[in-house]
Amino acid sequence: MGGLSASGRSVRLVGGGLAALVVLSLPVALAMPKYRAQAIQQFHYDTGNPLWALDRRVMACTFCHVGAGGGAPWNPFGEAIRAGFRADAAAGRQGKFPNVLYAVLQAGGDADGDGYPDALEVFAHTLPGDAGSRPDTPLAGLQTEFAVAGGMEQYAPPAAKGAGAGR
Ligand SMILES: [Ca+2]
Repeated sequence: MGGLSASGRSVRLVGGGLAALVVLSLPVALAMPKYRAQAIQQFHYDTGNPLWALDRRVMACTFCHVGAGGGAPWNPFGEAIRAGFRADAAAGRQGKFPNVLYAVLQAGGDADGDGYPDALEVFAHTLPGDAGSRPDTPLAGLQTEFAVAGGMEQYAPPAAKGAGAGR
């Protein structure tokens, strides 16, 4: 009998532990890393997807990081952003992520060297820091689609958009 009640208690403890885990992990699941949430909105990856903030596949960690779980090290596109932050700081600016991100795209680089500039990979929803991930569309056609969609301006930082126009 003693054994039964002991195992019953341990089952309850495990159950309580699981419930606590679920409660504790909820805010983690809901809170997407800040930079990723900003990039998703700046790139309009949230368009037509009201649940984007709950779905990590909307923008994989490997967009900027080497590992699927994020953290160091960064891939070439992530390193370009890090270099952008350093250049921003060296110029005495505030290092706001959306501005740095936009500056990296405007620079026209091809971080992973696959022949498609970073901005076009953002547009095509491929990974700008992974040469194994490339747009299907030939470069010239993609450049035309990009221009028709609004070109680089469509990725301007939210606060800068329309600044000076009608304010
Ligand atoms: Ca590329």
